[in-house]
Amino acid sequence: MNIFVLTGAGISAESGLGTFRDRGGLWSRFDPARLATPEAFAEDPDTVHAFYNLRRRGVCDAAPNAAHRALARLQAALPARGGRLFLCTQNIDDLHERAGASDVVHMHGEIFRARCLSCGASHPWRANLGVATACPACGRAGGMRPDVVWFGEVPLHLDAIDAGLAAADLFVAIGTSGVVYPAAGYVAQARRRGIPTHEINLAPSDTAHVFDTAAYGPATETVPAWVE
Ligand code: BJW
Repeated sequence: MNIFVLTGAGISAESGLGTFRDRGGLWSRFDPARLATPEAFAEDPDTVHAFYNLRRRGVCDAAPNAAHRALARLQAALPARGGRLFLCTQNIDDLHERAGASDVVHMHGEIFRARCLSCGASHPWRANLGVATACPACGRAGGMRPDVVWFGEVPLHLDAIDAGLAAADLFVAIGTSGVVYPAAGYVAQARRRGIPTHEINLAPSDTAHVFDTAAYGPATETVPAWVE
């Protein structure tokens, strides 16, 4: 069986990483228009860098949880049964990888990469970024940004994601509010293909009505229970 899993911030919540839209979430404390748009970065790069430097340190201090580990086990086990787990995450953290997942598609980019606005090169990046940071490839200073996808930008790996959805026999969304497109539209796309769809979340998402089945509760309990 080919399974397409879409994960969101909820899967990393019990690792201590804040979600965006829950009570106390990042977007209830900070205005996304001032932090997660190319316009915000052009206007006030210091503030945007400070926000992502803080988040990068938070991810460094976090550890994968039982939900990340269960998905890694599933990804390792499916090929022996002739299947595949297409693991697509909206998260910019690396907790799926640190849990042992070998193939993760980061559609909203990665906090541990930085991209040069001058030459376009993307580099693995663990240090703080700032307005004076120089690109290791072209040497230009001042144009390095977190290699993440902000509002109004086109998400990454869309062709691979389309192919993954087209090959899937089951669609599962875990810990995502179903608010941000295009990811929020994938369940409808899966339904149009006639494959079963399953939501795993703490509470019904905005797209809950579109799913065939659901399991509600903390990801560290519901995801291992679904995988086993
Ligand atoms: C738990 C749990 C536990 C909690 N266990 N569960 C009007 C209508 C339609 C679309 C648009 C519109 N206006 C603008 C748009 C487009 C826009 C969009 O969708 N906006 C909406 C807000 C309306 N989208 C874009 O701009 C995207 N680009 C785009 O559309 O390009 C055009 C294009 C597309 C395709 C082809 C060609 C062209 C880009 C979106 C970029 C999003 N970027 C961010 C920031 C990334 C960097 C960073 O991390 O800072 O991505 S915003 C933020 O939201 C982040 C997330 O990946 C994303 C989704 O959030 P997520 O993961 O769902 O988190 P939450 O907090 O919302 O939900 C958490 C869930 O977990 C909840 O359901 C909880 O219940 C659950 N939970 N604890 C289990 N323990």
